[in-house]
Amino acid sequence: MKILISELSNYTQKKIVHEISDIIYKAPLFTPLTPIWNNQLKVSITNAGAWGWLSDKQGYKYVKFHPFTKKKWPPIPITLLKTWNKYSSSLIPPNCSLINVYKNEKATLGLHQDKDENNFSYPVVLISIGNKAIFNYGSSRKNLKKVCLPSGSVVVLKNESRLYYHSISKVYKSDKNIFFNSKNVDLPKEGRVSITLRRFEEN
Ligand SMILES: O=C(O)CCC(=O)C(=O)O
Repeated sequence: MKILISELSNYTQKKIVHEISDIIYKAPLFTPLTPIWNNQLKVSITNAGAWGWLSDKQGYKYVKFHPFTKKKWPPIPITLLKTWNKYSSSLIPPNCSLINVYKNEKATLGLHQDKDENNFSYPVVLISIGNKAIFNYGSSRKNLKKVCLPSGSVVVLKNESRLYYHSISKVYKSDKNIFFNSKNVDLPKEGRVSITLRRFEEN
């Protein structure tokens, strides 16, 4: 099972935290709902880019506007674009940057595939910042590996791993996270943030 895992420098992580704080200021975090059942997900989210991913009672979707402010999502910032360029081997840029905020160790993300994008020839780049987390991944629900992702991890899902199932089953408790401070009100010192860079194509 092939996934590519690399690590960002502290300097780059701090730049990304600065950029996502700005995105959250312009496009506030919200809690998505599960399709049909209308239950709250355990993460809060927002987006940058021409398209934003969200989930609500009607299903999973890409939308051009924030569901509450009704404004366009802010552009994808430069450090995230550079990270995509460095690790994805794709010359075409992402057009969606989903930000997932895991407030504390109780926040998890269920097993899923990223398959709302319509074109799977583009990779998915996942960036982790904050507390360590357990990432489970594999080609089928019954054949999962797990890896601990420290702050700065970059996971690339492409080619045979592009449609791998994946989940976050645990976020570790620690208040030693050096990346989120009191200026980043929405970035929890006891939590974790992940940024998912993807390319969506309209049908
Ligand atoms: O938080 C993570 O690292 C995983 C995020 C994820 O799977 C997703 O956004 O689809």
